[in-house]
Amino acid sequence: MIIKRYIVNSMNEAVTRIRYELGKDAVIVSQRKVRKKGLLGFFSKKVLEVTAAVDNNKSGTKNIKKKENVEESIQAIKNIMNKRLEEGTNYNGENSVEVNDNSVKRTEVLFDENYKSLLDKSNENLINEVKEMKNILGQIVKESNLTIGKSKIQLYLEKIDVEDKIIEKMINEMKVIPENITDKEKVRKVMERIVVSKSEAIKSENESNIIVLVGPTGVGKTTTIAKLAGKMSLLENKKVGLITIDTYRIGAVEQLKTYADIMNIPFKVVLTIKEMESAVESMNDCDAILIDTTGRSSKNTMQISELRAFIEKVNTDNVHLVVSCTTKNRDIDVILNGYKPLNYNNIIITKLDETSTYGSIINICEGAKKPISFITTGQNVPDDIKSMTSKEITNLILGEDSI
Ligand SMILES: Nc1nc2c(ncn2[C@@H]2O[C@H](COP(=O)(O)OP(=O)(O)O)[C@@H](O)[C@H]2O)c(=O)[nH]1
Ligand SMILES: [Mg+2]
Repeated sequence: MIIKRYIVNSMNEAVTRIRYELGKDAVIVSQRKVRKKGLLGFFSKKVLEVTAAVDNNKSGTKNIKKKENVEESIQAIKNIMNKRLEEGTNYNGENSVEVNDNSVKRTEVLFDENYKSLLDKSNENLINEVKEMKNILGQIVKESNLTIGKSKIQLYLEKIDVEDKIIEKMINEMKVIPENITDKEKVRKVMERIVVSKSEAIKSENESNIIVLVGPTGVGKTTTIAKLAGKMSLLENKKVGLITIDTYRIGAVEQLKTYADIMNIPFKVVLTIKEMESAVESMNDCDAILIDTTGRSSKNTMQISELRAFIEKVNTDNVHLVVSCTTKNRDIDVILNGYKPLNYNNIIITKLDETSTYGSIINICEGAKKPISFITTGQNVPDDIKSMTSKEITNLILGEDSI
């Protein structure tokens, strides 16, 4: 490998000289702007320092005298390298380093390994930087594509985790609201249509006083039953009875029994349909009978139909599906459909204290098409339970109120 440095006024001049002296296979390995040395050089404009290299075997030039002494060539390129490092410069950068034209000897050398690794490193850095820029640009394009053409309302609904297909439906519904009101007011109207509160819904005159809570494990059914029992018996002075359906004999009844003992209210565990009949019978002087259910999966149709038989036996139209506000969107429909055979006619949404976005309330209500009877906001029995109007729930969803 032959490597040569040229001090020239333009790249054109450099290319001409390189072609002439090193042949057509020569390549330019670096270029930078430099000033000539001395007072004259200080005021002079910058010139170009171009370094070119060519494989010995490919070099077609006859103008270059080939050095016999390989050791000397290696030393020469090392000297150049050291000088550059001392100057604190980079082979690819543009630097104002003073050089004396005369001091630049035409050096023919072997391409030293040090030089090659330096070039490799700087190429690698460059490639990494380009890759990084490509990623950043890709991200920017992707994000702008995602938001282009979306209204503020649409972006807000996405942010609070309302399902895409429900957002589309809501926006279409907003478009046909005839009144001349802001988009925010329109979205509020649509939300109030979706989120119906049981306290405002038309109640059937003779709604059963037997209240059953169903729903996935861990959503807060037992805690909610205890809260309701507490409110009714302690605050409303009602006579309340508690029943747990525990067909699995797993003993998961202690929790409710403890509450029943504290509140001093009757409590029964039923294992069979027959026992259910007599338990309800024994509480016929109660103003309200609250029935807790345990350990059923909405995906297990056997378990659901078993539960259905108990509910049919007590013949109530006061069944509440309990769903946590923290449920993932894709699970909401599975739960709502899985419990459909139980003919739930109310929804209780729990754990509002565990999330900061309430889009799931819209998803649950739109999917269930049933009114919300209660929302729960914490683990405290009996305090953390509320019945809210649809306006109050909408305010919560829109971030204009907090729990
Ligand atoms: N943060 C919070 N936790 C709750 C709420 N309701 C119930 N829990 C908790 O959720 C867990 C499961 O409740 P539990 O009533 O046993 O659920 P079940 O399996 O549906 O009967 C318990 O640790 C409760 O204290 C609520 O509104 N907010
Ligand atoms: Mg329970």
